[in-house]
Amino acid sequence: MLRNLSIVLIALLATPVLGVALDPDDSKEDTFTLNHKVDRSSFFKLHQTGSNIATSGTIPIGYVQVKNNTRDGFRVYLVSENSGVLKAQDTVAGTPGLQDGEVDIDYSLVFTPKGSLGSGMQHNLAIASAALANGEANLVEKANATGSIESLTDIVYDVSVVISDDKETQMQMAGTYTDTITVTYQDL
Ligand SMILES: [Ca+2]
Repeated sequence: MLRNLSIVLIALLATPVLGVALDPDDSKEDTFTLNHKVDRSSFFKLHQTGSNIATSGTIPIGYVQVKNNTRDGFRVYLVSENSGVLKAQDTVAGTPGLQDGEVDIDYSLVFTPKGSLGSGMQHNLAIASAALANGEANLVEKANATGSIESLTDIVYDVSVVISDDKETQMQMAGTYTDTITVTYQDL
């Protein structure tokens, strides 16, 4: 049995690659097939670690994670419901308006990146209150709207709210203040 198998194996190994003998002036064609495939990656995650803005200073609130390997790129932008301020809320039921002279509190955002940003992309690591007041504020965008992206993005941004130190005394005064920041990831 083993001997027979060996003979078959030797016969197979010895078999030359089959070709075709051509007649004079004849022609013949055959093909090589080539393949290259990379799965597309387009991933977004937001994770909140804190929401209480108790004092002035730089207060971490969470992170945003993005992965993308597509040549036409992506965008990440923010929209502040209250246009870049912690907005004073009515707190006395049945009595409209602020009861204690509250004033809205400006804030800005800072982002600390960890990882790689694709060549052809750019990010804005500080977004001021005024930028949030103008509608959509880009965190990550294409450096050139018509350009293509030449390398992959795999990055995490730690996100912090910044309240300037000159607001520290105001931060100690009575009131209830809120804002909601919506972060949108858009695969272009
Ligand atoms: Ca795309």
